[in-house]
Parts: sequence; structure tokens; C-alpha cells
Amino acid sequence: MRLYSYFRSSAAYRVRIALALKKVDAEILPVHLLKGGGEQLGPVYRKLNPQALVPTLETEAGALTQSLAIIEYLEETHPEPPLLPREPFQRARVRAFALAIACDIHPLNNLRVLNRLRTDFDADQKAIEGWYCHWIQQGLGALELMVSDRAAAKGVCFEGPPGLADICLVPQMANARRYACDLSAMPKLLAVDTALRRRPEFRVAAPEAQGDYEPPAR
Ligand SMILES: N[C@@H](CCC(=O)N[C@@H](CS)C(=O)NCC(=O)O)C(=O)O
Repeated sequence: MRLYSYFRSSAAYRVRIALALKKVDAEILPVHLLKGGGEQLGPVYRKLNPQALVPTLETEAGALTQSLAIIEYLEETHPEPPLLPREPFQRARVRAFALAIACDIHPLNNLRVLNRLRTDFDADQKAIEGWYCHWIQQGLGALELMVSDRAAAKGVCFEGPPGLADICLVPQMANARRYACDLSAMPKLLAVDTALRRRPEFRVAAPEAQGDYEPPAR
């Protein structure tokens, strides 16, 4: 399998964590989202991913897009360890947490959205940072209420082994740190994120562990 990824892409980061938890090997092929206006926008990559977004997982059966669909595919093809609880109500709660990040928080802060705010709505860097942190704080503030004290003390979003909610949380927290968003109102999420990032499967998937990593410009 081949994963088209970008070190800083939080959607690709989700898939990298899932691959590590499942112990599935995949060759990582970097797609630079900024170089030359963005390699994701070129015709070759668009054939694989018509949305021109990372990640894409190339499998023997063909290319798969959308990080959550890719993770569900990995879950179905490699059931152990499970990323979702077996009980339907608990499964739905974990999915709700993950979807809140993947569908409601992350898309508002995606590169193409920020670019359009700059080019078509005259947003300067301060305005972009305000926009970015607004949606993160509103979104993660709600998710803080979904994590029990017991789960947080165990270093996971929901009790049991790390799963889909944790896979979505850690990359979104990395985005928040990148823009220095104030997360002091989310002590449980901060504790869970810190605990998860110590685990080897999360460490190998981290942006700074990637071959295409670039340290932040100062
Ligand atoms: N819902 C998609 C989101 C994918 C996505 O937005 N990827 C970002 C990086 S995190 C991207 O490729 N952005 C490129 C752009 O905005 O041009 C998924 O979960 O895979």
C-alpha cells in the first residue's frame, strides 16, 4: 500500500496513526501542499484524488480518498486491534466525536479555505489566526464535555484502547498548537493528547517523524 501524505496534513496524520495502530506497512509518498502552488493540484495527483486533497491510500484494488473512509477500510480489512467499541451505542459516540473534528472543525481551517479568506476577503494574518482559533476553540470546547474524567485519567477519549476518537484528536490538537490557540479551557483534551503522543504508534505518525518534515520557519 502507498499513502500519499504531507507531514503537516492532519487528515493524513489520522491515517498514519491508524496504520501504526494496525501495524500495517505503507510506503509514504509526500505531496507538498505549498511547493509550486501545491502538488495536490497537479493533473497526476488529481487522477488519484479528484478532490485534490491528501491523504490518498493506494491499495491493490485502487485509490481510496477521505481519511475516515480509509480508516474504516483499514478497520474492516485488519480488524485487530479494533478502533471502534463493539457495542453500537458506544460506537456511535466515538464516531460522533471523530466526525465533529473531521466534518465540523477541520474543514473550516483547511488550507484552501484560509487561502480564499486571504485572496477574496482581504483577511490578514491576524484575522486568519482569529478565524482558525475561533473554530478550534468552539469545536474542541464541545468535545471536552464528551470526555469523562475516568477516560481522561486513562489517557484516552473513551475507555478502552486508543481508537478513532483519539486518532482524530491528536492531529487536531497539533493544528491548534501550530496556531497557538488557547486551549486552557480543555484540560481533559490536553491531558489525553499528551498521554497519546507518548505512545509509539502516535510518535511514528507525528509530523516531525516524517521524511518530508520541515521545521517551522522563524
Ligand atoms: N475530509 C478530508 C479532508 C482532506 C484535507 O482537507 N486535506 C488537506 C490537508 S489536512 C489538504 O489536502 N489541503 C489541500 C488544500 O486545501 O489545497 C479527509 O478527511 O481526508
